[in-house]
Amino acid sequence: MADMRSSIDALVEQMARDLARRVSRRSFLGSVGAMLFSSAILPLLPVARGEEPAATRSDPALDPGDPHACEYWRHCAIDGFLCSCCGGSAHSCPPGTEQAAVTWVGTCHNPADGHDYIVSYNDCCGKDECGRCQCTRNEDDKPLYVPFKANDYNWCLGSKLGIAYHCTVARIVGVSR
Ligand code: ABN
Repeated sequence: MADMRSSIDALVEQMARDLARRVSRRSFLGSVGAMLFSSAILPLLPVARGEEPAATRSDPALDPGDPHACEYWRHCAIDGFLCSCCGGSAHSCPPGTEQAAVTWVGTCHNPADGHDYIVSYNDCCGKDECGRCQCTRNEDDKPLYVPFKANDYNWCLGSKLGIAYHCTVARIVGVSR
């Protein structure tokens, strides 16, 4: 064991010496600085957080149906009140509510382009139940005793505005391949 440790030590020392021979201190510090800078800046890049993919946003023909209707294609696995009937939209919470961070995810078929999309059903929290457009389609939902596949939960637990459940949005988060 001690032999192995000393040969690893020797190898690392040799690599460090090779590196020191080839790379100046200034350029080494520059690379470390660039790495630190890019790891700090990467999370700030403008990615589409909580937004719809560009294709469905820009072309309504790719997003057919009525978001107020339970039959709308994105609602295939929903269980809750549709936020589109409660002052929000299919993908945004009504004013005064906050989207739960934990969600139930389904896969729904979009008849317009033939793709299956991953849809995130985020509960909107912080106000009493909306009570309009209740929709329980529950595709692929399993009973509560299979907790990882059950959608009949109040995902507002842990939300900053409180645990009151108001309604649910159906956000497209990706294409299923
Ligand atoms: N996820 C919708 C919901 C909220 C409260 C209780 C059951 C289901």
